[in-house]
Parts: sequence; structure tokens; C-alpha cells
Amino acid sequence: MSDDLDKLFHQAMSSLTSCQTLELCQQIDIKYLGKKGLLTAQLRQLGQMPAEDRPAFGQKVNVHKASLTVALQEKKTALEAEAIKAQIANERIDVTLPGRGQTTGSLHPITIVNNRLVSLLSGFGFKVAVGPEVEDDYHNFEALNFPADHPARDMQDTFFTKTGMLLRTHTSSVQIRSMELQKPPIKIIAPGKAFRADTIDATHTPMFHQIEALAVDKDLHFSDLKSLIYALLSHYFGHEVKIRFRPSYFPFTEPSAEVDLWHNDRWLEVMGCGMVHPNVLAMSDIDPEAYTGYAFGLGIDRLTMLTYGVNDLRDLFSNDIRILSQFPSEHWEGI
Ligand code: 2U9
Repeated sequence: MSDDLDKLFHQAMSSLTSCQTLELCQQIDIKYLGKKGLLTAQLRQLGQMPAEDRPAFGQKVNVHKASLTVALQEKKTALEAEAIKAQIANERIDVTLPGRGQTTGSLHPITIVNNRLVSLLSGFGFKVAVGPEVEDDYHNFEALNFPADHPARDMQDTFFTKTGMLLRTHTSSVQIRSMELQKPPIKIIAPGKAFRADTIDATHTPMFHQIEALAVDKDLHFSDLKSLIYALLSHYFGHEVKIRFRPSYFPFTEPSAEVDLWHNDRWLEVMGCGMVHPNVLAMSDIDPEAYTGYAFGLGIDRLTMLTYGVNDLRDLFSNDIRILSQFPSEHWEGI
């Protein structure tokens, strides 16, 4: 019997030696020392023993139990220490490493230029107006005095939807919608996207950005338009600009002009303008005898290229962070 007891004890001790986890320690504890454990069960055999053997056997069981309890506790402590050591090694941070730093976004150059123009024109008393990018023929063409056979109305030049709507070819449709809701004096700007079925190259994309201005009031003259454009461009470039007005043609303005800017020793076409055509005023229920209006339109993408020396428009739309992160957004934000 005593031999069995020793065997049991050594069996417990050897399984404890090879045990590598706290869970296994717990299992050994239960298996040998628990209420129904193998060593605990040995005490129950005392009853069937000769009385003289009982004290020695009982004592031996208790010694084994005590030894195993101590060994288990030591093993548990060792395993816990190992686990903490491993965790510390795992979570170690090197506080001497340089920080990764924060990456901040920046505004797209087109947004920067747009914001500056909106800000300058707000200073001249213009209010921002917005409207839909998917338009109907009336607001995009008809109300702007486009003749029925004008090339812009052709499938080749304009994106039409299956339902007979179109993608606005300019933001002028926004001003038409504003004139439906509001009577003179009117002083609005319409910044936004416009769409034309152009083949993509260095200076053309099917989606581009515009800002258009419209003023309608009594006694507005071409001279008011000229002085506004001169002031706008001078403030934009930060110095007095040299510009010229060259006669042109648009269905919605009469007279019409292109504005050229003297830049890097040559004339560059930067915008178009004119006095609002009497037909356009009349179609919006504004009496052309009592009121006159002036308007201009400016391509923001082209002005962005000019401002930052970008030669290829496609670079502005490639979403290449190496290009986009070069523009000093903070400087112009909110201006
Ligand atoms: C209304 C009446 C008149 C807006 C105008 C232009 C001249 C013009 C182009 C500039 C470059 C378009 O982006 S671009 O390709 N625009 O030349 N736009 S006058 O005239 C209007 C607008 C609204 C009711």
C-alpha cells in the first residue's frame, strides 16, 4: 500500500515537472489533491488497515500531499513569472525611437484657387449661388439664348442622359435659376463643376471647374464690368495686372469680350465676359429696357495651372499625393 502511495506521489511530481501551463498545474492539483483526488483518496483507505499501520500511513499521505502542494505552488509561481516576463518583452517600447509624426491633409489646388476667387468676389458684394449639375435644356441652353442649331447642343459636345436631361455645360444655369427666384438688384457668383464631351489632353478634361459672376441692376455698364475684372485679377495676382478686352461672341452676352492677361511676356486668354443679352433678361421676366446686367465666366482649372505653373491639367486629376501635398493650403484657407 505504501508502495502504491509512493508511486502515486512520484507520478504526480513527474507530471508536474513536465507541465508548462498554469491550466495543467490546476489539472494536476485537482487530480491529486482535490476532494476526489488520488492522494486524498488514499486517506480513505485508513479504515481497512491494521490499526498499528494507520498513523505511519496517514502521516505519509499528509507529507506527500504537503510536498505536492508546495511543488505545485512553486511551479505556478515560476510559470506566472515567465508569463509576465514574456508579456514585458512583447510589449516593450523603445522610447528613444523617433516619432512617426502626424500626416495632415491639404486642399486641392483647384479648391484653393476657387476659395480665393469666391473670397475676393464676396468682398465685391457677390453672393454664392448653387444649382444642380444635371440640368434641363431650358436652363442650360434655351434661357441663355442658344439658337436651336448651336453646336453646343450637339450630342458630340454635351453629355445627355437617357431621360433627356444633360450635364450642365457651364454654371450659367445656376444664375438663370437664381433670376427665377430673385428680382434685381442681383449680384451672384456660381462656382462649380461643368461638363463638356472633350477628348482628354493637357488642357482639356470632360469635367472642369468654373466660376461665373452675374450682376443685374439699373445703370450697369461695360465700364463696371471692366473695373471689376481689373480689380479682381489685380487682387488675385497681388499686383496691378495688364489686361486687354478683345471682342468676342457668346449667345448670352452682347457685346461680348475675351479677357487676355499679359503673363510671362505674352497674352494669355483668362476669361470671357459681356453685357447680359436683352433676350436673356426678358426670358427671366426682367425688363431689358429698365435693367442691364454684366457677366463673366472664368475657368478655374486653367487659372490654377497658370498660378502654380502646372503644364498638364491631368496632373491635377491624377490624385497623386506627391503632387497634391505641395500646395500651401494653410496659407489660403478661409481667404
Ligand atoms: C447669365 C448671363 C450671362 C457668363 C459668361 C463667359 C462669358 C465665358 C467661359 C470662360 C472659360 C467658360 O470656363 S470657360 O470655358 N465663359 O467666357 N461666361 S460671359 O455669362 C452669363 C451667365 C449667366 C444669366
